[in-house]
Amino acid sequence: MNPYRLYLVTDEKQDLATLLHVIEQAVAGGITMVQVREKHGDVRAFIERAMAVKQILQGTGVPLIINDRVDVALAVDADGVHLGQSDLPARIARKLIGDDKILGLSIENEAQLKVADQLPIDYIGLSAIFATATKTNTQKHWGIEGLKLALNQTNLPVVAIGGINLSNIRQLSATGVDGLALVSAISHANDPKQATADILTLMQG
Ligand code: TZP
Ligand code: MG
Repeated sequence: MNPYRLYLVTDEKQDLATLLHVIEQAVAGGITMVQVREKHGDVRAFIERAMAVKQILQGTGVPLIINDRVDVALAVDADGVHLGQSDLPARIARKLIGDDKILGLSIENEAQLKVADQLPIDYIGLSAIFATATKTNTQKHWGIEGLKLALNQTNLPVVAIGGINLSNIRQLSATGVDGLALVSAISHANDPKQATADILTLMQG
């Protein structure tokens, strides 16, 4: 099974109870991977949140990925880590986490895309596909054409992220992209389980 298919990235603004509810419902709806993303809290709070998510995911087969921080990923024995371009370099992160963990890297421009396949990573997150209020400090918007270009340039699995919602999923899936990563379309849905199921249905064409 392709774990990247439908990838929930958590909303750091949600309190823990809301976050855990969203994840539980998203798992019931068919989500295939979860990333805990914290940009502003301290490391202790990040570890506590990640631990709580890990408990929810226990026994579901849905991998837990930690955003940015290798130390947090190791502390909670997560299934992997997702790095940005200003986090630990991929080669160092790989040494620290070992070969069995999943390692993802955000790709924000063509120069980064060119060298991605030489790095010891498992997938790339192509950021950002569309403009989004969830992350505003993005370098560029790849769009559908940029996504197609990236899919042609890399042999790594590509996960699209940024501004993905029910209105553009068919178009994205039609490119053959390996996975879709979303924050608000699931986290802010009235019914995250239904939203997840609806997204998966659209992805099937
Ligand atoms: N990286 C690039 S865009 C983004 C991240 C974490 C946010 C995606 O959020 P949304 O709500 O799915 O557009
Ligand atoms: Mg990051």
